[in-house]
This record gives sequence, C-alpha cells and structure tokens, in this order.
Amino acid sequence: ILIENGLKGAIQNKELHIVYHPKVTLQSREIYGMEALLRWEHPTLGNVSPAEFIPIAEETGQIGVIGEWVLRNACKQAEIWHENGFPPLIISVNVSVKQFQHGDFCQTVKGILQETKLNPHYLELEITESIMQDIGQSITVLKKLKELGVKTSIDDFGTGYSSLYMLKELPIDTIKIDKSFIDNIIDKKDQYMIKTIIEFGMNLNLHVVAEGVETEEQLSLLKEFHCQFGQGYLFSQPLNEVEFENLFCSNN
Ligand code: G
Ligand code: G
Ligand code: NA
Ligand code: MN
Repeated sequence: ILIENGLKGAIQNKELHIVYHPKVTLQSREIYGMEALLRWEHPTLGNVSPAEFIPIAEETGQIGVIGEWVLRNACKQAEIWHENGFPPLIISVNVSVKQFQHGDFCQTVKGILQETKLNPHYLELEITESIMQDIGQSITVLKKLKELGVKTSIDDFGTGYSSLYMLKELPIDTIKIDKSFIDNIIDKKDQYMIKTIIEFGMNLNLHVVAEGVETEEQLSLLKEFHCQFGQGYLFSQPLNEVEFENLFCSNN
C-alpha cells in the first residue's frame, strides 16, 4: 500500500530517475549501447528497487504511466547524446509484459519516437520470456515493432517460460543470457547451456549478450565460447548521464 500510494506521486515529485548500464563488445570492450534502469528515491522509504515496485505497478495498472515515463526520458536522453555528436549508441529500455500486451503499446512507442525525434533503429526494447504465454499476440506486436524499425531483445533468457522452439518463431534481434548462468559459468552444465544458447542465437542471426559479467575469468570463457556482447560490473556499474559521458569518452 505504501509503495502503491508512493508511486502515485513519484513522477510529479521527480522521485524517479534513470541510470544507464553500458553494454560492450567482449573483444574490444567498446561501448555500443546502454540499458536504461529505473531508480526510485522515495523521501522516507529511501531507494526502492524496481524489482520491488515494478510488480506492484503491474498489479495496480500504474505500470502504463511509469513505463511511458521511462521510455520517453530514455529516448530523450539518447537523442541528446546523438545531437551532441556521440556515435549512434543503442538505448535499451525494459518493458514489462503488462505494458507489452496492452493494446496501445505500439502506438505509444511510435508517438514517443516522433516526439523525441530518436531514430527508431537506435531503440531496443527488452522484454522477458513471459510474453511467450501469449505467443500469437506477441508475434503480432513484435512484427509491428519491427515495422517501426525498433529492435527487440529477450531478457533473462534461459530462466523463463520459453523454449528454443518458440524462440525460432519470434521476430526478435537479440537474446540476453541470464546472469545466473554467467554466475555459475565454472560449472560444466552452465557452460553447456551458455554454449548452446550462443550457438542457437548465432544460427538464428541474433545478437547474444551475456549479462552479469563480473570477472576476467567469466569474460575469457565467454570469448572462448564466441559470445560477442556483454554487460556487467566488470565493465561498469550503472551510471548517471554525466558518468556515462565521461566513461564513454575515456573508453571509446
Ligand atoms: O537495476 P536493478 O537490478 O535494480 O533492476 C531490478 C529489476 O528491475 C530488473 O529485472 C530490471 O529489468 C527491472 N527494471 C529496471 N528498470 C526497469 C524499467 O524501467 N521497467 C521495467 N519494466 N523493469 C525495469
Ligand atoms: O532483469 P534485468 O536483466 O533487466 O536486470 C538488470 C539488473 O541486473 C540491473 O539492476 C543491473 O544493475 C543488474 N546487473 C547487471 N550486471 C550486473 C553484474 O555484473 N552484477 C550484478 N550483481 N548485477 C548486475
Ligand atoms: Na533488462
Ligand atoms: Mn536480465
């Protein structure tokens, strides 16, 4: 209840902000994009994790307004970076399944792209495997997003509802191997999973991103498995706008 009531004023009271988590090519550690991550600083509750408040926002229906806020502000910031002469980095925005399944979703995305003037090719939407529960409708939405020129990615891949079979039917661009596999990469079974996902992704012409890369050892195994892209604390923590600019300029 506290969170539900708190969320009502969160946008107006400017309690929400976005941090940006870099994504890199594993070979050269060059930054090619970043994931927008929502942060909520409540005056009395302090920092509330999206892992906590997003599920509540989904239940109460507040996710529509919050999701739109994140998308608009992430696209705005990406366009500012483009206008300031940064190379075309891909901005990824998390989309909850409730948001994705809402009938207006594609229209909303289209409207925000027009409003912010961001080239659709520089936007990627990260959705989880739970969209597979309604695979028919999801394919329709993914196709519409593709027509808009927006990229899509399956987040936390390997932990959820989907099978490799369903994956082959989806018009997506990227899969993100869930952090739990990278955490356990020393384990042979996890290695087989990771290698299988990478090979499957490559054969389907998908980009494969490893998330939660924290150690040089994990990085070196992922390179050995021919994984191309990664994200994790080894490369950077999530950063605010200024920190991101500084890192990008010293890095690339
Ligand atoms: O960044 P952090 O580890 O606190 O994120 C926790 C969870 O919240 C992750 O699953 C992440 O995908 C999700 N999350 C972060 N920002 C957003 C957002 O803007 N929208 C949605 N739907 N989920 C988000
Ligand atoms: O569900 P999703 O993949 O969107 O969750 C992203 C969350 O995972 C973010 O909160 C991000 O900060 C976190 N994350 C990303 N990379 C790492 C990492 O290397 N280590 C840890 N502990 N968390 C990570
Ligand atoms: Na994500
Ligand atoms: Mn993930």
